Amino acid sequence: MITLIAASALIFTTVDHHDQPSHDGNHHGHTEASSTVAAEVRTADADGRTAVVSHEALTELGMSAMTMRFSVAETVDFDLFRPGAHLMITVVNTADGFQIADAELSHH
Ligand SMILES: [Cu+2]
Repeated sequence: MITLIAASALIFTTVDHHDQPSHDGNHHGHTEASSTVAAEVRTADADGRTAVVSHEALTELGMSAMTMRFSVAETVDFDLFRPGAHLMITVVNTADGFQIADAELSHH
């Protein structure tokens, strides 16, 4: 498990995430906007890999600050999503809706 997390962290620091497989190959190659902001976890559903978070404004995605449900990418450590946790999340707008593509605990 620790090896897996370290490996995925390495991937995120060395390459862009634009090569993630999608359900719909037709949209491949389109450049996605993303926003990285502070967020606080409200509730999390590990089985469904979704979480309700309160996030700051996602400027690049044109969304103001709010509390909403996101899907969480398979590459993200879902253990981070505990109610009350303060995270930095990277959100992308996919064909399936807004998704958290990266997350880490914020230290402050
Ligand atoms: Cu939102």
